[in-house]
Amino acid sequence: MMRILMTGFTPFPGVEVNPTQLLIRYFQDETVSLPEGVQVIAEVLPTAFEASDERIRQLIRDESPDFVLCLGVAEKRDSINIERIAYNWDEATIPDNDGLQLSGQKIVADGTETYDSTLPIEHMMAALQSANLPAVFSDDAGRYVCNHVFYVSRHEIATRGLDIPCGFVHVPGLTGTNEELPGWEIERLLDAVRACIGAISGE
Ligand code: PCA
Repeated sequence: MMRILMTGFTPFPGVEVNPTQLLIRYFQDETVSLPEGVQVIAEVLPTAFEASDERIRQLIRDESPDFVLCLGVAEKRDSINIERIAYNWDEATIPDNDGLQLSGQKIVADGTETYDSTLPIEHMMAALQSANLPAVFSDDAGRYVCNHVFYVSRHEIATRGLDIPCGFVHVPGLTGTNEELPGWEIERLLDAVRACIGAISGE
């Protein structure tokens, strides 16, 4: 059995509905058909620097997954963004859900400046493209909670010498939640996540 740890996030200031939370619920309800032999451990992380940091590291330790795929919403983007780089930096113009607003600091004092995604991102891109789902690579996951979770997941895996491919994907917002922003229907987002899982599992 191949076990994929997949996470999403709760709503946060300025984003009332987080599609990644809805996506995670589909997988928790086990209503999504998965490739043969694939199990998804799905969890919604709090959109808070400290709480998400603690929880993702605990999940990696306790679940010993074969892969880690973290999802977050980036409402201004109108395509699936396969993130390539996590930066050792927290900085935001909005507070997190615990009221913490970080104005610029390292995530890990003596940590490496960046980590690359170790997921099969070329396969993921090919799978998205062949499903006609617009997707791009991104070298900027922001400096808010998504980048933080991406960085600490990679750091946890790297510093413990584990061989667990790990990466991050940003998805557009939900259609209808903000008229001024691009948005996708939930079914289309679900198709994108399934394409990524298919690529990760080597389908
Ligand atoms: N998006 C935010 C945090 C949670 C989420 O879904 C981000 O891009 O940092």
